[in-house]
Amino acid sequence: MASTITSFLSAKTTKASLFESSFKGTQLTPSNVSIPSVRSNAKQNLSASMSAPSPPPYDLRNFKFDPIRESIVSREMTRRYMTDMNTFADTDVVIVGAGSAGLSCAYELSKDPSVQIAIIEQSVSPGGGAWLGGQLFSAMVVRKPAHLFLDELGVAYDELDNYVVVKHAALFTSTIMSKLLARQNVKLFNAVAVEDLIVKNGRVGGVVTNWALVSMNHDTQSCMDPNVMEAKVVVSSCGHDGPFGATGVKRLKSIGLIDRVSGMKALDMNSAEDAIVRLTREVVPGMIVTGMEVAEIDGASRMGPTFGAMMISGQKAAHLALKSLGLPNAVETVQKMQPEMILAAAESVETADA
Ligand code: 48N
Repeated sequence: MASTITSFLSAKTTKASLFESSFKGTQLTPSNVSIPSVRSNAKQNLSASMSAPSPPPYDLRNFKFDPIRESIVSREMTRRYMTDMNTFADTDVVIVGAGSAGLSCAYELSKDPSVQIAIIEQSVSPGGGAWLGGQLFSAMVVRKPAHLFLDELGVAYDELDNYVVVKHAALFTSTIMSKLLARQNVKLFNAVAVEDLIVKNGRVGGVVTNWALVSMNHDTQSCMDPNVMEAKVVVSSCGHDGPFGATGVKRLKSIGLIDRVSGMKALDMNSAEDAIVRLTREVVPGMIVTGMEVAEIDGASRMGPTFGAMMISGQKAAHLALKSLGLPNAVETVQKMQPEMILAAAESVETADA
């Protein structure tokens, strides 16, 4: 068996064939493309998968669950959710939208255990556009130096000269989500939509929420009133497309807190990604905009299927939120941080990673 597979690989995937586009497109010269040799990886993977997996710690031939009452399951879910709703009714930061920018913001912000974060995501499945690369392909391209964020997360990639390629976008999204959701100071409210903002004396002070399915069906029956969540800072990462695309900045415009939402411009990867990071900011007092929503508000170009700007914009939004909370951050010059703040920053990173 193994010899047949090896001969298949050696016949079908010599290095030369990896550089020939089937449409006779531009040849990738072997010198500037370091593609790991499929043969050796395949051999490793084959040999690893062909050794018998270690047996599970129970007998699969006679498996029996411990008994439970149905009401206990209901009480466990209800008690936890209601406790979370109570806890986060008034919180430090609400992040609206759990796409790559929102998740990167939540990951960076939650390193400080003193900051309580609620992520509100209208979809049942958080992740936004980061489950796939472009045109529903799997691979995710991230331009350097944003690959250093992937290093911090422990996400593997193929490395080229100026960029890296994560073999499946879901590897990034599932990894960052698993890490930030494991932190005590983060709560994800998915299948929940932000329908409006709380605004007091010109400052955004929280969000107005409802079950996403209710938000999508207000015109099917009247008076399905929303709930509220107060926050010291709101980070809007609502993206640019989908049923709720850019809802944060559109609401700011409709209530007159900003005078226009220009809409993103045509695609230009090189200008778009730098602009998104540069323009990530507190757009109105109490509300920071990050990710593709920045392109919507400022009319920056779109970048298409490269994701580094989402990650770095999200990280920058996190430090803008820390600045707004008066906590140590990486967007204020270090000189402004008092010695005790720098000490606190160092200690909080240690605690978050302990
Ligand atoms: O992934 P998105 O849409 O947004 P970003 O900014 O995190 O990442 C954008 C990125 O995926 C691209 O679009 C790439 C780089 N392409 C660019 C291009 O040129 O085409 O995530 C936004 C999330 C989604 O999951 C939405 O469901 C959610 O936000 N959302 C909301 N959730 C709750 N309440 C709302 N009002 C709301 N609005 C959006």
